Amino acid sequence: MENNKQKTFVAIKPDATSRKLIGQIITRFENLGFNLLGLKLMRVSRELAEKHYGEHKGKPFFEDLVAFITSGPIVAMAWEGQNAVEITRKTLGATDPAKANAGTIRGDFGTSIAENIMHASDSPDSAERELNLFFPEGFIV
Ligand code: 3AN
Repeated sequence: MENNKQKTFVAIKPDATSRKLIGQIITRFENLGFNLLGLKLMRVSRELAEKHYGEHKGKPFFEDLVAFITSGPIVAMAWEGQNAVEITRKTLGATDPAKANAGTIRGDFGTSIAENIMHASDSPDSAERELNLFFPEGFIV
């Protein structure tokens, strides 16, 4: 039997928490059959945002990105499942909601590339880095 169990880091961004989309988004992940390992409602500090988005430092949208992710509560989550990294990215859809297919989370709920509902790790290595950043205490406290 195939075994490619992966962990991935997912965040519901401030636009989606303020629009009360948390429940609908979590339902999609539960429907995939993934296991929820960790979940917390939190505010992102500027320091954490700069670490998380380090690869975008210097890009024209970096300041707006940091300002947005620190602007309100996010829901940080750790999910585990077969091929979880790739399947999660597919479930979110393209970064730009205007290009995301209908049926994806960004395609269904998003309108703006800057405020695009969710973040998800783009590789198993990113997932490990981001899970350590957002869950330094581990998953079960
Ligand atoms: P993804 O979130 O799909 O991995 P990245 O890593 O390319 O996309 O970009 C990280 C975040 O930066 C995106 N979620 C989006 O909010 C923001 N972003 C990316 N490209 C742009 C852009 N051209 N203009 C404004 N914001 C952007």
